[in-house]
Amino acid sequence: MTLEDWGWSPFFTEKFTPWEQSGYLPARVIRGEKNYFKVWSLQGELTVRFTGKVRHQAGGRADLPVVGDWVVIELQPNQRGIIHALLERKSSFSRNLPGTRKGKERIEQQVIAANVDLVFIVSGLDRDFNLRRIERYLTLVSSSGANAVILLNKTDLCERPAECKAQVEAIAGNSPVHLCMARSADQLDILFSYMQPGETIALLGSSGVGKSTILNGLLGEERQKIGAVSLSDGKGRHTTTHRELVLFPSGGILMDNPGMRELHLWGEAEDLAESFSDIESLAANCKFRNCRHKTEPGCAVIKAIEAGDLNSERLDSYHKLKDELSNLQQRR
Ligand SMILES: Nc1nc2c(ncn2[C@@H]2O[C@H](COP(=O)(O)OP(=O)(O)OP(=O)(O)O)[C@@H](O)[C@H]2O)c(=O)[nH]1
Ligand SMILES: [Mg+2]
Ligand SMILES: [Zn+2]
Repeated sequence: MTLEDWGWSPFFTEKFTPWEQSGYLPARVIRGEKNYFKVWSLQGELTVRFTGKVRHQAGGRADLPVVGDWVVIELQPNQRGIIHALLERKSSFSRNLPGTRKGKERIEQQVIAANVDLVFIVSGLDRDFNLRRIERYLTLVSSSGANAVILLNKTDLCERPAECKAQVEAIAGNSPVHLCMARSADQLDILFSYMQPGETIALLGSSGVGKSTILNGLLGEERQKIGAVSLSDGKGRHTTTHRELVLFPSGGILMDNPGMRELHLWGEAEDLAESFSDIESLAANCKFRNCRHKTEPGCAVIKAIEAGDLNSERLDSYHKLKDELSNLQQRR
């Protein structure tokens, strides 16, 4: 195995220059536990912690290592080590973790994962199927700068998978959409065409949609634990509790993720230009440049809805996500 197999590139070689003479090693965070990390380095897998200095120098939580990060390690005996620094990220995706502190509402950026090249947005064709949620995921991915591929899993539980696929394609912009049945490793082969040596693909989606089943199906072994969905509400039981990188012998790295309970966006209103390119291009023909596509006269978006060319639920979803991002922008 080489560093390149794990995603190392000239970008990181350059970021590592200050440590070249230090005797420290570059390593990639492959799993995060509560108090330590598992990393991969040329010395194999190591269990590492970060120094107080790293915590101290971090401007906020967003500067602390997450799965996918490249870090600088001082090797210690017994496959242990200490993280001395975090190498600048090539990309990362974040969500907003809203909460309250001392009675005041506040926002916080949570970096979910770093250095991801592509995201498989997984959705189940059972009760999980929800176009609005897919739009939210697409917006999250577009904020991160990564590309997305949408996987509609559990075709066996859907009477008209082709129809669902067409509905998703209508909102997916340039992102490809594929149907699959991970439980019997059916139609997963196409996914290998997205896997490239040294490239990292993250599996994202609600709990129970089959992310871990897809990973196992591609790997051909029961690497990740799978959990049944609840019979009463069809939701998953948060079987995967840790983000983790898995290196494929055939090349490429997959990141399994826990299903996210809440997905608040972290980004800018401009990020919608990609995930809602249909609405944004219609908007170019609105009478007023600052048209909000609500009640303004001469609104090309409303006109498209009246003509049946645009779905009003999609416009509602656009407004909702735009408001969320604008509020966030104001607070930042
Ligand atoms: N019917 C059907 N069930 C599937 C399919 N793929 C996965 N499942 C089932 O869906 C359930 C959840 O699968 P997981 O792979 O654990 O889902 P996950 O997305 O990893 O869930 P979390 O780890 O909780 O986020 C399991 O019972 C799987 O057997 C499929 O194609 N068809
Ligand atoms: Mg899982
Ligand atoms: Zn308008």
